[in-house]
Amino acid sequence: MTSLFENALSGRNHAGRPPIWLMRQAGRYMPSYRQLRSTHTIKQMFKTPALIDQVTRMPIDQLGVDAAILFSDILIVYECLGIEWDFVEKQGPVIQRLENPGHIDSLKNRPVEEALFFVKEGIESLVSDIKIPLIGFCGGPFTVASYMIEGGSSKELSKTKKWLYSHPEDFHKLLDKITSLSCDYIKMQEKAGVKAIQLFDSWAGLLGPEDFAEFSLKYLKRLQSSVSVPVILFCRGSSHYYKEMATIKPTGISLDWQANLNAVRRDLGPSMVLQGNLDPAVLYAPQSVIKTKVQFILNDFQNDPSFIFNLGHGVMPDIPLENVQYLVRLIQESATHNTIGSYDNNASGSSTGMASSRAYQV
Ligand code: 1CP
Repeated sequence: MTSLFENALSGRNHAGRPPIWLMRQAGRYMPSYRQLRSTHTIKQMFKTPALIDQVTRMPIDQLGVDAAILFSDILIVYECLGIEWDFVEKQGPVIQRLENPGHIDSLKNRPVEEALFFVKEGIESLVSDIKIPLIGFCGGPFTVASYMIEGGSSKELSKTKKWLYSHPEDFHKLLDKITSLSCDYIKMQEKAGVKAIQLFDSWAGLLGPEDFAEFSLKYLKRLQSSVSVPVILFCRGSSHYYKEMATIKPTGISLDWQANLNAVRRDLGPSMVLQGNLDPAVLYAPQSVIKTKVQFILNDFQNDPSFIFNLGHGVMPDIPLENVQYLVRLIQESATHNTIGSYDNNASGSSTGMASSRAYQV
C-alpha cells in the first residue's frame, strides 16, 4: 500500500486528483494550537516529543490532509552549534549573533542524536501509527547561516551579504559546517521513519544567479545526496530560479504563487514533481473565490501524475480554519474518476483522530 503523496513523488499518481498538504498546516490559525501554545513556550513545544507528536497530528485530525509535516523549525539545528535562539512575540526569531568570521571555530559540534533526540523520538512516535506519510525537513544552509549572522529576520540580508562578499572563504566554512550537521540531521529523520524531506532555503532567492549557485544550490545538493528518500526543494521567493533548482535534480520543486505552473511544467518536463502554489492570501477570501482559484490550478494539474497541491507559502495565523478545511475538501472531492471506493474511509489519520485522513490503496 502506498499513499497518494508517495505515488505523486514517484510520478505515478493516477487517482484523478492530487494529494494535498500545506506548509504551516499546524500553527496559530488553529484554535487548538493557540490553546496549547498559551500554556507552553515555543521551545518547550519544539523540544518535547509528546508535544511534537500532538501538534503534528492537529492538521491530520482537523483537515484530513494527505501528508503530515513534522512540527519543528529550521532553527532547531542551532542546538548543535550552541547558539541561543528563541521566538519573541511580535518580533519573530531572536538569534545569538555570530558577529565575527573568526568565531566559526568556537561554535559547538554537538552530535544530532544528542542535541536533537526529541525530534527522533517525536518522529518515531508519529510513524508508529499515523496512516499518512510524515515529511521531515531542514533549512537550507544559506538560510540557517543568514539568521545567525543577522541575529533574526532581515529583509535585505545586508550583514550576511557583507560577510559573503568580504570573507567568502569564511562564509563557505560556515556553510560547510552547517551542511555537515544538517546531513546528519536529515539522515536521523530518515532513519526514524520520515517518507520525504523538504528543504527550505527561504532567503536564498535574495542572491544573484551565480551566488545562488555557489552559496545555496551547492550545499542543497550535498544535503540532498545524503538521504535516499525523495527530496522536495522550496526556496521561497525564488520562482525565477526554477531552472537552476532543477539542475541539482531534486525529486520535486515547491513553487510559490508567483510561478506560472504551466510554464514550469513545460520547461522542466513531465518527470519533475511540482508542488504548489495557491497564494495563501486566497484563503482570506469567500469560499466561492477559493473555489475559482483552486479550479484554475486543477484545470491543468488535476490529473498530472507528478503534482502535489500545496500553498505558495505557509498558512497565515489569521486565516479562518474553516477556509483551510474547505480547501482540503475541495481537492479531495475533485477526483474525476471513481476513486472514492478506493479510499479507506475507516482509517482515521491518527489514533487520536476524529476525522478523515484517507490512506489511498493501490
Ligand atoms: O507559535 C508560534 O509563535 C510559532 C510559530 C511557528 C511555527 C508553528 C514558527 C516560528 N515556526 C513554526 C513551525 C515551522 N517552521 C514548521 C512546521 C511544520 C509546518 O509547516 O506546519 C516549518 C516547516 C517551519 C519552517 C521555517 N521556520 C522556515 C522555512 C519556511 C518559510 O516560512 O520560509 C523559516 C524561515 C522559519 C523561521 C521561523 N519560524 C517561526 C518564525 C516566526 C520564523 C521566521 C520567519 C521570518 O523570518 O520571516
